[in-house]
Amino acid sequence: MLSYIEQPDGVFKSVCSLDCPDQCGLLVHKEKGKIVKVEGDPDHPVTKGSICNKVRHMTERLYDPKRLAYPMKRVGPKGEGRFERITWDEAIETIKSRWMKLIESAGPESILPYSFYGNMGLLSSEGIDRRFFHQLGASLLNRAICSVAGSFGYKYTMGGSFGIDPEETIHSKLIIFWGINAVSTNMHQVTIAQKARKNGAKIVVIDVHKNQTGRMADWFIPILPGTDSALALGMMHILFKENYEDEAFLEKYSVGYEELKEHVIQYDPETVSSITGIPVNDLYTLSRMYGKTSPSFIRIGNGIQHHDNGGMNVRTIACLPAITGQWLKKGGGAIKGNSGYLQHDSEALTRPDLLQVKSARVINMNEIGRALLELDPPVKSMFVYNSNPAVVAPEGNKVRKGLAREDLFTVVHDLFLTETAAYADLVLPASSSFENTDFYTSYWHHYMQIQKPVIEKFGESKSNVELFRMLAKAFNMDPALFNVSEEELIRQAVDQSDNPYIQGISYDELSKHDFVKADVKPLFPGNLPTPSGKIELYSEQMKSHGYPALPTYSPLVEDGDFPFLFVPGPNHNFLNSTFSHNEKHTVLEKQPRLFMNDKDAAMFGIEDGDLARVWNDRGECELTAAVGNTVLPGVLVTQGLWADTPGTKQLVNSLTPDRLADMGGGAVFFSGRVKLEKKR
Ligand SMILES: Nc1nc2c(c(=O)[nH]1)N[C@H]1C(S)=C(S)[C@@H](COP(=O)(O)OP(=O)(O)OC[C@H]3O[C@@H](n4cnc5c(=O)[nH]c(N)nc54)[C@H](O)[C@@H]3O)O[C@H]1N2
Ligand SMILES: Nc1nc2c(c(=O)[nH]1)N[C@H]1C(S)=C(S)[C@@H](COP(=O)(O)OP(=O)(O)OC[C@H]3O[C@@H](n4cnc5c(=O)[nH]c(N)nc54)[C@H](O)[C@@H]3O)O[C@H]1N2
Ligand code: SF4
Ligand SMILES: [Mo]
Repeated sequence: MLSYIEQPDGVFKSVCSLDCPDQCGLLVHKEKGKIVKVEGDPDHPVTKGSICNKVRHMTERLYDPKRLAYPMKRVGPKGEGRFERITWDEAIETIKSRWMKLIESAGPESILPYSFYGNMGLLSSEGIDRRFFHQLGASLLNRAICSVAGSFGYKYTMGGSFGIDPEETIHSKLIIFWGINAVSTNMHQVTIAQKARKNGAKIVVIDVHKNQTGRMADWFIPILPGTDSALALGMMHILFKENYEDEAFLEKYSVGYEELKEHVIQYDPETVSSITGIPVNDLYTLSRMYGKTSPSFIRIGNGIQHHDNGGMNVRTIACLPAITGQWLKKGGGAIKGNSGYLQHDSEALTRPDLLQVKSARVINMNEIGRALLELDPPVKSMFVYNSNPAVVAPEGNKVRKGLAREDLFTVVHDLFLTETAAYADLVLPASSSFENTDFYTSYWHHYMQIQKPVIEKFGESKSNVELFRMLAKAFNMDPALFNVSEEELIRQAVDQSDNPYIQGISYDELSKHDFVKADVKPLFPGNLPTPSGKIELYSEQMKSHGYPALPTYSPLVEDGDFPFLFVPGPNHNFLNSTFSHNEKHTVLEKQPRLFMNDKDAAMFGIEDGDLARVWNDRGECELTAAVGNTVLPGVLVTQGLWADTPGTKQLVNSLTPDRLADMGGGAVFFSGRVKLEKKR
């Protein structure tokens, strides 16, 4: 049979490569060798043929005239974006000679890879790129920008990224979207929740912003940023006091319930109300609703963990389902992330055994600005792929100052000339996921899927795998490690994995069936990977790591005399900064807005539609005011990581702190503070 790529016309199965929990099954329509339409695959068991607006407009991005088609070298000043075409040979040769010199003069740790999940394909995001940098002896990167604080927090309570099967949440009777803008960021969880609602379920949303998710709720509960652990502890206070606990479950499956019960006495409704901004009556109503309704399901989002206290927020909320014994009910429990079930053999792919410098320094990607400006010995070269740090990383002004360093040799591999690429010495064109072979595992549902190339590579673009193969060859690295086909790499990662949940999954199975489900065994009894094998309400492990053993509220860091908490999250039509360069998507999104409470607006003489200025000692932004009641007084929210547009000041990350969260070195995008005024 002809491969997809050999057939000029047809409709082909595919999978969305973006960093989004839904990981939709796609159908790609092809005419005369070009993709003409992308739609949802109705056969996908979870996403069932519906996809978001972003990806429905993917063809515009694929064939955008601005897409990079060949390698280029910089001819203007850093940041200006003036480049000249070169050949791949020249590009690889330049990298080789610059790096050989650096390795000789400053050592390999002067080179830093910087990447994230612009493409979620596991070969594209954490494959032979790691083998290459390990062999080179480069500095290591702690990829902590997204969900790591919360994952650490959840792990302390539940042992790993294991929640319930989202397909089962159709049976839930109470669904709490907690710090997740699911309408934009996990749309199929919303579809399932809507179906559950038809069967009588109530939907509650707890958020600092009444956005589209809050608007579809039966009950929206506004909360002050960074206070969610106090709310969860306050709920526990009421649940225990009013005897809603499932004692039999707690006795059998948890550790430390008596200690917790004692501990939460201090979180009485009045105290919790003054911390969270939630009225005492609402605390009772929510707690009793949670106590009485079964099965109840909490979808824990990323919003609550992008805070100074983010790890503990998630750790605390993760304790709630145990109190009422939800984990044993079909559709009861929680999902923070489910990546544990589909975990492949990461070591087989990335080969940490190849590390040339066993104790190589580790640089946290959230501190990249500081690292480029202050580290000693300095970072002399940065190799960026799957990421756009000039826009997405905190302390954006520091990041750009670092990228502007004349002595920093920067290479960027991307599909577009991003803001980061504008600072590069060399820009290399990346192929899109529809042009590559890769495998994909969702971090929400339980299905794995492979992508086979549907179209020829755009221009002279190369996949990440091809690029690292070329680099490895230039550096005379062992062909046995790099001259390996994508098929063989997938076999190494999946077929030989000892993860019990994916024993039935292999390259051949994935090729035969389009979506293969993890063999999910119940967590109880016996499969919970905490030290005790039980839910750790009290955690000895946390104590030994220097944290309180019991869930505890601690306030956000006071960083200077800035009265407003500033929460710059994602928007509906972009995926982080992806699509911010594509007209179709920016037109849909219109402009970045600053949501503020009408009382605050009145105090500063700001009216809806005015340009508002927000600033702190890190930077400033000018955003269009959206005045109303969607946020509490003292809170400012904006959405979207917007592209640089001349004449505007909309780099929201110029305002965000590069402090690290309480756990895992996570980012604290939502714990920064600013001042506000009307722009005159
Ligand atoms: N359309 C779209 N989808 C996306 C993305 C995108 O950019 N656009 N990004 C993808 C990625 S990488 C990720 S990580 C996920 C993120 O998606 P989500 O998990 O939804 O996380 P966020 O959107 O960062 O924040 C979720 C909500 O938390 C709220 N929030 C902020 N601080 C607090 C707080 O202290 N308490 C409470 N209760 N709420 C708070 C915000 O107002 C926001 O509505 O989405 C993925 N999907
Ligand atoms: N203020 C604020 N900042 C945030 C967040 C927030 O909520 N607020 N969210 C944070 C979160 S959760 C995350 S995950 C990060 C995300 O930050 P990033 O990972 O940087 O995500 P994107 O901005 O989408 O950039 C991904 C880049 O990868 C490129 N790309 C796509 N596919 C490929 C490929 O196959 N090969 C190569 N070489 N490149 C490819 C895309 O074109 C794009 O330029 O941002 C973080 N930054
Ligand atoms: S971005 Fe998310 S919702 Fe949109 S198609 Fe991709 S996986 Fe589905
Ligand atoms: Mo993320």
